[in-house]
This record gives sequence, C-alpha cells and structure tokens, in this order.
Amino acid sequence: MTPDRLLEVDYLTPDELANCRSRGWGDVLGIALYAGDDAQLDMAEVPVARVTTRPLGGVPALCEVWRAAEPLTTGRIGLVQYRAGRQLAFGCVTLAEAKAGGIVADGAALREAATRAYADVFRCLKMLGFERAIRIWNYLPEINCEVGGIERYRLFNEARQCAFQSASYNLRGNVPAACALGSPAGSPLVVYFLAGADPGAAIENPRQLAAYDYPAEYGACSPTFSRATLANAVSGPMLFVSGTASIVGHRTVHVGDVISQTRETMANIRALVAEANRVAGGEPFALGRLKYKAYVRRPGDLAAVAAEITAAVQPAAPVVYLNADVCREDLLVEIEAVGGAGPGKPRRW
Ligand code: 3EB
Repeated sequence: MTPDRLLEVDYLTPDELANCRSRGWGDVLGIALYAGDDAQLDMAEVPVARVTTRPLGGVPALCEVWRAAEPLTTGRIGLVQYRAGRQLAFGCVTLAEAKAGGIVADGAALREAATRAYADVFRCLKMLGFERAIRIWNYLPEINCEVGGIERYRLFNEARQCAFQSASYNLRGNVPAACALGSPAGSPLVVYFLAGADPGAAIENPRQLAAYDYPAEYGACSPTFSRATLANAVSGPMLFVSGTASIVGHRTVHVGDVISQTRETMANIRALVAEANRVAGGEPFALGRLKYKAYVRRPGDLAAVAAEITAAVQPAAPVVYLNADVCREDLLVEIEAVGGAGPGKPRRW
C-alpha cells in the first residue's frame, strides 16, 4: 500500500507501529519517538529521532511516522542519520552537550552542540542535493534555564542563526518552519528535519511579527524560522505549521491564562491557514484537515487545552499531546500542525 500522496504522517503508539511490521519499513522515511525513557524501537533501516519529551494522557510513547511514496535509501553524513529519495529527505541528530565540548554550566556546551548539529544538518542537505529544509524540529534540555545570565533558548538562537549564516542560508524570508521545545534535564539536544526537492515557500502570519524580526528584548539574535512552509509536494500542496503560541505582534498575550492562550494560538493557526490558502489559491487547507501536536507546559492543563483545541477544529482532527517547556517562560502552550489538501481522512495502518 502506498500513501495517497507523496508524503504522509501518522501518530502511532509503538505497539501500533510494531503491528505494521509485516508490511516492512520500505516506505518509512523517518520516525520521531517521543518517550520519557528509552522505549524500544529497533529499526536498522529507518532513522529514529529519540525525543525525551513525554506524551500526555496516559500514553507512554508516541511515534510520529513519516512515510514517502518513492524509493528510499538510508545513510549517515557526519552526525546526521538520514533516509532520502529524490523528492524527500528526513534526517536527525542527537548530541549530548557534554560530548560537544565546552562547559555545560556556562552554556558553551549548548552553543557548541547546536553549532555542530546544525553544521552537519546543513552539510547533509547540501550533499543530498536539497536546497534547504522545509521543516526543522528542535528539542533542548532545560530550555528556560539561565546560564551565565542568558536563557538557554536564547543561546540556542545565537548558535542557530550563526549556523544559518555560515552555511550561506537566508536569515529572513524563505527560512524553514520550525519549533523549539524543552526536554528534561540531562537529555541530549535533538534536531530533526524534513527536506524536499520542492523546498516550499515560507508563509508568515498577518497577526504576528515575523520571528526573525523580533526586537532585541527577546534575545540578541532573533530565532530563524518562518511561521509555516507551503510545499507543493508532487501529489498536492502540503502545509507545515511551525510551533505556534499565544503571541500577537511580538508580545505574549494572556499571561497565566491557559484557556485564552490556547484560543489565541488556534486563532493564529486559523490566520495562517487563511494566509496559506490565499498564497496557494483556492481553499486547499482547512483547520479540520490538519494533524496537530500540542505541547503543554503544565500536565494539569491537558484537559483545558484539549477542550479548546477540539472546539476550534470542528470536525475533529487528530491531536497528540506532549509535556514540554515552551521557549518563553510565560507561554503555557504551543501547537504545531501539518496537513495536505483534500479530504485527508485519518488513516490507520
Ligand atoms: C514563537 O512564536 C514561539 O525557535 O524555532 C515557535 C516556533 C517558537 C519555533 C523556534 C520558537 C521556534 O516565538 C516560540
């Protein structure tokens, strides 16, 4: 069975994934495994980004499974484990800060780890012949902790921006969609990405200032990401929505109010979908046809967040929940999404 379109994503438990073993992993491009401890997932052929950020709602582990309808080969370039075809590539890097050199406590190790991880991601993209990434996911331990007077997320932003610059990429405009979330202390830095022969076009949110234009009050180097990428994958357009939060303009709104933050976040995603439809022409995208991943800072907020998302995405779309720190201390929730045009029925293997 091949996917209806070139690229598909499904959220499965490890058991559900194991039940599909009979069909082999030939069409699996890559997997992000979200689990607190090392859940077993042994797949020689497929790169697995092991993220220690935990699922919520009694789910011990969650697999984000990317599948592609084209011949794929597996390999390694530097620190990057990748799997790629002519149209698409998935790659992941896991790097412990202690192994990256530098002192963990003063942030030099994080800077070094991010620099090395990104240098290898970009080298991998160039060697495989992809212009740039469509979407990049970042998970760093203790994202809101201060080291040497600077928040670790801001240090990460500095290293990321330098890496983009060193690799001669744009720092504004057509930059990849992304997210940056926390993981438990002691976890390695994990970066994974999707790239395509069609690198996609960046979409910005009319309700928000572009993140790469954030003023210096959010850090000396602004974060290098676009609000979404619109990629015209061979079998129809696909939208990759970056981590989205309760930010209007450049300011956090509804500090301390998780319900209003979730509502504002969904309003932001609704505006992005409208903007993507305007750019794509017609109405290829709809809130109810996206698949969502929601990061909740405080586990106790799960029910409130879920109720707000469900209310916003009629008819109900699939949503998975993870427990993560978000990259501004005053943000309680962040939501990302992905989806193609058309009916996009949730499909089970
Ligand atoms: C924001 O809008 C919230 O640094 O890669 C969202 C998506 C956020 C991506 C990143 C950060 C990132 O600024 C945080």
